[in-house]
Amino acid sequence: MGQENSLPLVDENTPPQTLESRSVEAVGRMLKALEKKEEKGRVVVMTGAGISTSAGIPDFRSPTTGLYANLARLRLPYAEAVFDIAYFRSNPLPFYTLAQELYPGNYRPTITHSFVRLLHDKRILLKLFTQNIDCLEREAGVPDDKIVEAHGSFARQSCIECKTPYPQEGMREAIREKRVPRCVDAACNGLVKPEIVFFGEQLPREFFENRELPREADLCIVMGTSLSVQPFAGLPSLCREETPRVLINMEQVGGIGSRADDVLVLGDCDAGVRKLAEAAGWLEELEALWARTAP
Ligand code: CNA
Repeated sequence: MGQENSLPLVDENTPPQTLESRSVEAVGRMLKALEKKEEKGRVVVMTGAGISTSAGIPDFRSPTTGLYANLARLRLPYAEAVFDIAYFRSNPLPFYTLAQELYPGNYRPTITHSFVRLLHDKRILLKLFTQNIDCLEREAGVPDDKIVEAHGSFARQSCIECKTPYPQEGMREAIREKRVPRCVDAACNGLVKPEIVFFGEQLPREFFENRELPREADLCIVMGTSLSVQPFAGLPSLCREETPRVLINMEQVGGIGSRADDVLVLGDCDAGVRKLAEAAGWLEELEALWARTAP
């Protein structure tokens, strides 16, 4: 999986197998056709931190604005330590400092999150695979059973030793007070952490249970991710060769662009989904749906 990174772009003379052309307009027409199909079409969406940057949440790896470039204030031995389970055991405070900034409730979903919700409303969303931990897809109204939070999220928390769940309200308070909560079982007294997957931890069961779904997809949309973290990064390569894959991202990543039905929409995600929605004739509906997320 994920060995496609270095593949060259498809030759422009190679015709697509499924799409009428390798263009946003053709993908828009396909979306419309999937919506109209008696047996609804199946779209898988794969997302990363880039879909939340316009909400004000930095991504990890963008050179000057990314989180890793701005962690000096936490005095970490190395940037990734903030999400390293071994480091967390010895010093959980930097994570809790960051958690206060990232905790759900502080940010509004972007129009890109609302676009995923729109796919669900149109009954063509098979599954959203997200690497994000910010819960903005939930806030945009994508239902729980349509989301695979591959790297966990702030939606649940538990003791890192005995795995006993910890109440949400207690977590919200602890984060507000920048206090590190301890296990509700006093005999255990382990550190509590949101169920965000740290380096050195297993991905959630839901990821492994759903990871074959891209094979069933009619269309795959990848947005706002550098596709640099495995095993998530291998998901787009599981789509069938004839399944169109659309990449809406600042940069070309993950070998998308190497297949005959790959479409690259390079630039800002929000602008990209607006273009796509317009091509499907859904722009007004999308703007109205997003307007409903305003505080
Ligand atoms: P990443 O490695 O930081 O890559 C982000 C990608 O998005 C890059 O390719 C950027 O060029 C691109 N990008 C940034 N802004 C935009 C934009 N406005 N429009 C289009 N493209 C944009 O992040 P990944 O998600 O790929 O890496 C996986 C990590 C990041 C996961 O473990 C996440 O938990 C983690 N993360 C999540 C959040 C969040 O929940 N919002 C924030 C920061 C990091």
